[in-house]
Amino acid sequence: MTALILASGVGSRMGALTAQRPKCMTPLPDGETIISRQLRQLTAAGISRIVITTGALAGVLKDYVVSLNTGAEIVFVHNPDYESTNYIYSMYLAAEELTGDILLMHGDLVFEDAVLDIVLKSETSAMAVSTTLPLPEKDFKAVIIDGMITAVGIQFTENAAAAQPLYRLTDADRKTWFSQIEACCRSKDPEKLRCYAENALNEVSGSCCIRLADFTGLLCSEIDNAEDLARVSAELEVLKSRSVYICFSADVIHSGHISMIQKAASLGRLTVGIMTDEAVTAYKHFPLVPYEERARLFSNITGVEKVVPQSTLSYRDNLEELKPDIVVHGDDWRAGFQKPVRDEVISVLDSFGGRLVEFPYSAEPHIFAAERNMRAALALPDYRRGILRKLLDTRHRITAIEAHSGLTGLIAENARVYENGSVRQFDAMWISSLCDSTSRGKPDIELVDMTARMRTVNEIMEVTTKPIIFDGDTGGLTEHFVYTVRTLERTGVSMVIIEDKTGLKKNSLFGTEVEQTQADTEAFCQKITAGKNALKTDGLMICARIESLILGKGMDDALSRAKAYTAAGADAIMIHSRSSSPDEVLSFARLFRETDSFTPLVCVPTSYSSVTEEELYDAGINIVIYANQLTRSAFPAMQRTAESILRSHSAGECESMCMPFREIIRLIPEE
Ligand code: SPV
Ligand code: MG
Repeated sequence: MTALILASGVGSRMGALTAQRPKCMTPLPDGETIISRQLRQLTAAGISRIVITTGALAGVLKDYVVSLNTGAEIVFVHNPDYESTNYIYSMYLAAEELTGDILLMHGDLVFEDAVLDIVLKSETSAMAVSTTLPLPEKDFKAVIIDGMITAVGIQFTENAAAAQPLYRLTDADRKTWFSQIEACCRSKDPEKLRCYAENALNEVSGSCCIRLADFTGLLCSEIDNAEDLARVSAELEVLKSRSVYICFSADVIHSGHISMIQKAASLGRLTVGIMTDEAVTAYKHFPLVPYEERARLFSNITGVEKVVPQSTLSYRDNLEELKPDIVVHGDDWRAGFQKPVRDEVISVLDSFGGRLVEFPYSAEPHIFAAERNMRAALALPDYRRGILRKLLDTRHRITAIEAHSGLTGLIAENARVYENGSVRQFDAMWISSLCDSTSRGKPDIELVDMTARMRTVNEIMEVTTKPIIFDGDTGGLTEHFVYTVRTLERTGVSMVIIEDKTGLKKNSLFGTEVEQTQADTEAFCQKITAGKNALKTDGLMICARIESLILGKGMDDALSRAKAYTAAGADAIMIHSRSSSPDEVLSFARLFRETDSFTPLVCVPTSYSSVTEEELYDAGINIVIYANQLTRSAFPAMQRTAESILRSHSAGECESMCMPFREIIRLIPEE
């Protein structure tokens, strides 16, 4: 891309400052001048060809620019009539040096790197505009209608915003504007040579597509007089101590993060918030790389001054503590599940005068690929198997929902709701024997054999990444259970739950309405120990499920079994109940916790569904399994639909109950 810097003006309002040198050579802090700063920024942004129009003191400017050795190809275009013309004529003279997309700026413009970045990143033509600065009296205003700039000039006030002469122009828009400039200049009408080039633009703006590049919160200012110079110089000094905050979950670190860090660091002293494992897990998935490692990596990136943990998706706590001048983020969170987080950031920043700076989000293919690979890694058995244990170590409060097919697996994987500045999702999936059997039209009596059950597990595993808790029924004969455990371990299942029943197992929710036999404690302990001994890794957890409350054997029996099973090696205890009240499960949990604060406790609140997770967690439960709600809600919906078709001899009536077919065909995208 070629840059065009307009530096032919006399700069008479600068007084003595422009007596010996053109305005663009006015000194700024740190030994720079306006133009040396611009040239440094342009070359750093990868612009290697720069056209500079000259006028007053052209020789001084030329010698100076050459002495800077910028490394870019510099072309000077002299405007001999600089005293009687405006820069419209300089642009006319420079036209033949320009091809393709260009960057256009005035030679007296001082801006931060971030502003240049925002303008350059625009996919259409763009002009630097601040949507929040008050309208300047004498400087440019841009009229903005539906995000498009329709006119630029000093006279506009309606739908106008403060604008600065820094443009990115696509090839087409450059040609349109410059043709009009040529028409004005060829007319030889002296008035047309003395007007702003923007007057020509306004005549053809309907044929251009110029959007605003919003530099809100950033420095971008022309220097017209000594006061401007003093103000901008002071702002440049302030920039050096400006504090900037950016936050990443950054499970995989890629070039997109590095480029965001560079942009953020160019705005000031950068603190990077790294989301803790718990925070990442809550809204995404268990991170592949633990917090400490991610924090170490980020603290070694150039430009990062400090790394701090951010323990929630919400920025509030860190912002209130750090009070940064600027928060940086990609503009991709303006919509979607992060929008409320963004809204909160803006309101917290407002409370202490901080500003949000958003850079265009560029999801480049290699970044997508890195993230896809990462998701694939999450699904690999060796990794997935251990996630539940890690989750229990970090959070102690886990929810799981039933899945019995690829489709329900996807619901369990992707269902999310936004709540209090954070995102809620299920942590794990429960492969219920009831739902797996029901979906095959079979009773829940261990009739669906292990081969078929494993097919369900594999189907779900293929399309998900979350940890799987497998309902192992009774575990079968101990001699068989040791093989089941190995199969589950190899497949990447995180936990198998076996219930202490023997003989023909029936679903627990029948309770004592049907004949069911509880296993002998010792025999069940042997099964647990045999299973543990069969394991090759420590990833798969074996959970012992106690049916004492289901079978009317009482609390003492449940508690003594819990003790025996943990002594036999059980990694967790599930207490089941079919009472409509949660009381017996809550009491069990409290009594169990009197002597065991470590072993995870699991429960399935189906019959006592009004209980909240918080009540269960507070009593000492760690894993809450919603064991059958997807199946129970889907079945009546399907039944209603079938009956509606039968009744109306047509599918028209049930259409409103169905997802549009246009959506179902896109529900599962191809990779
Ligand atoms: C299942 O979901 O298959 C269970 C839980 O084992 S329950 O149906 O309540 O027995
Ligand atoms: Mg079951």
